[in-house]
Amino acid sequence: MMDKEEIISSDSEEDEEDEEVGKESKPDAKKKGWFSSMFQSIAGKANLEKADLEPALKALKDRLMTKNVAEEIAEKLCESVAASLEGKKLASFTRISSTVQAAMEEALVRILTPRRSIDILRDVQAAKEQRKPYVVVFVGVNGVGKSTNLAKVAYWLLQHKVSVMMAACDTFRSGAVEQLRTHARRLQIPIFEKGYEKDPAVVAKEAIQEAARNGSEVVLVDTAGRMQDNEPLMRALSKLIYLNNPDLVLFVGEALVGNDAVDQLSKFNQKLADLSASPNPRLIDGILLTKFDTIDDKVGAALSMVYISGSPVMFVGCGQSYTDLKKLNVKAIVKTLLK
Ligand SMILES: Nc1nc2c(ncn2[C@@H]2O[C@H](COP(=O)(O)OP(=O)(O)OP(=O)(O)O)[C@@H](O)[C@H]2O)c(=O)[nH]1
Ligand SMILES: [Mg+2]
Repeated sequence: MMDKEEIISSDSEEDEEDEEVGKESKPDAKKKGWFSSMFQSIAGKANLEKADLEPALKALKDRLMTKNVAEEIAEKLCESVAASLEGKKLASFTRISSTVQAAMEEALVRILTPRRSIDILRDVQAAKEQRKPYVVVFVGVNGVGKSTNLAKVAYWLLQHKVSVMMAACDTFRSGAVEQLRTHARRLQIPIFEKGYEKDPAVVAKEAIQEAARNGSEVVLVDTAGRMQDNEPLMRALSKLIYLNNPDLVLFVGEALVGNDAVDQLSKFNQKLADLSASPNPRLIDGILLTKFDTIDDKVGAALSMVYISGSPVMFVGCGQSYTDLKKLNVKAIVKTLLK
């Protein structure tokens, strides 16, 4: 099992030194040929033009794609970096590739740093003061790790002295209720279940009412896996969210996903918007990225998912035991993406 710290451990600072040419560095005679060749592409030009930036951007796009960033996202990012640099003056003694890399790094940090921070423990406390259970709904395609990571979140909440109840609202896949029951038993927390073939929206409603009665501070709602194109199942999810107005809609996605990350997340959001009975539909609030232990340095799904949804990665699942849940380290991800 690989730890996130292992994934990000690198000697990339040495690479950066290779690329940077500091203002103080004095090119001696020996370095001259190498030194002047670096500036060939912009010789005589006052400002950076798109053509000057293209080779460096192409190399960067390829690098992002080898890290499993969806092609569409890598492309868009390069376009925005190009737009931010076009017409600017290149700082003296600086390579175009370093300038492009620095602009990309800035863009990546900006994208991955949440604009609105969601502090679950604070929000749980606020809900408690209003005498309401805090409700999280776990959604996503089949087999990505919704139920397993729901149990990890339950464990994390228990560690923070928050009382939790599970709601077995995957009333679709056989074995789903028993799977959740096993986690509930191991973690010694209550579970609300009504078997199969019930309307999951109604089961969730009853679970929340039960939590209000028995004083559970948080309800974690498991839902059936569904493909983003499956209209009846997306409609049922939209109903569950409309009827229960959860505090947090958590999209669970695999870190293994490449180009499909864009399709999954954009269609989940699109369908939740289109199929909702509400004029003001709820969309995905946050992302839980799973199977991070299996991807080595291919951390691109984190970027693709945040870029396409604008939602923060709230947790990262990195193994199969309850303790394998972490927070995303933005700096480390950016470093790995650019390595
Ligand atoms: N290596 C690894 N495996 C994981 C992780 N999270 C979940 N899994 C495994 O992924 C498989 C599917 O997990 P589930 O939690 O059943 O997935 P699900 O999304 O609830 O599946 P459905 O309910 O069928 O849609 C199981 O074998 C889990 O042990 C993780 O972070 N790392
Ligand atoms: Mg499940």
